[in-house]
Amino acid sequence: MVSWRGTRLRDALRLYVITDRALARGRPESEIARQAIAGGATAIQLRWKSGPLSEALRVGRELRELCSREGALFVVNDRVDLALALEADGVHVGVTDLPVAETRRLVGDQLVVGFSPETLEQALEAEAAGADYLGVGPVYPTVTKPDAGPAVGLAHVQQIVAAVRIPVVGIGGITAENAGTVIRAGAVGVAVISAVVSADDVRLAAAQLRRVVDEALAERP
Ligand code: 3NM
Repeated sequence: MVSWRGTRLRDALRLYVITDRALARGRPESEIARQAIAGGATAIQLRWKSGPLSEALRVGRELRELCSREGALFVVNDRVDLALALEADGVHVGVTDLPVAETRRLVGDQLVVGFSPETLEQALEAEAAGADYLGVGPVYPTVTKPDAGPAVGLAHVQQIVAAVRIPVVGIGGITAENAGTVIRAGAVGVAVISAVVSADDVRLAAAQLRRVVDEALAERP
């Protein structure tokens, strides 16, 4: 398996699209992901919050195959076991999941490990424990994840970016209208659910976001 860890990872985090069956308006995950990648998504995350794991495996295998074919990073949310079973490129954990150190021990060197810190201290701890990237949010208010808490804002993104060496992606309420500000705050990319997964035209929505991200990254000195 090709390792995504290192310099390739930053580029792979530019437009990170997270699946959510409830927001996909009846369209299968594989179709959403296919359209998103066609529009410019660089990473796809399987987010499976309820329903049988047998179904998660079935969907995950489709996403695994698609991402391999298209050269996109494939990440599994929360579950290290599912990430390993699917031979994902990465696993993303949060503060209520297996901690980063244990996750790293289980997945070894090859898989990317992402973490969602709620505080600066957690961000520093996760970096020290072997996280490859951080997802920081919610940058803007979002109804997609009710337990995500109030928006942390751009200053929080800036503070974490300044404190760690690993790449940071912003998440939460991000659209083509505000994605540029997240990149200007220091994020290497944006992670989105509703802006792409719920869009009438998934491919177009991804393309618009990707253009904004690329333009903002190109402005960097
Ligand atoms: N995590 P949307 S916010 C899955 O702050 C998730 O860690 C968040 O969905 C965090 O792009 C969030 O529709 C929801 O706002 C993102």
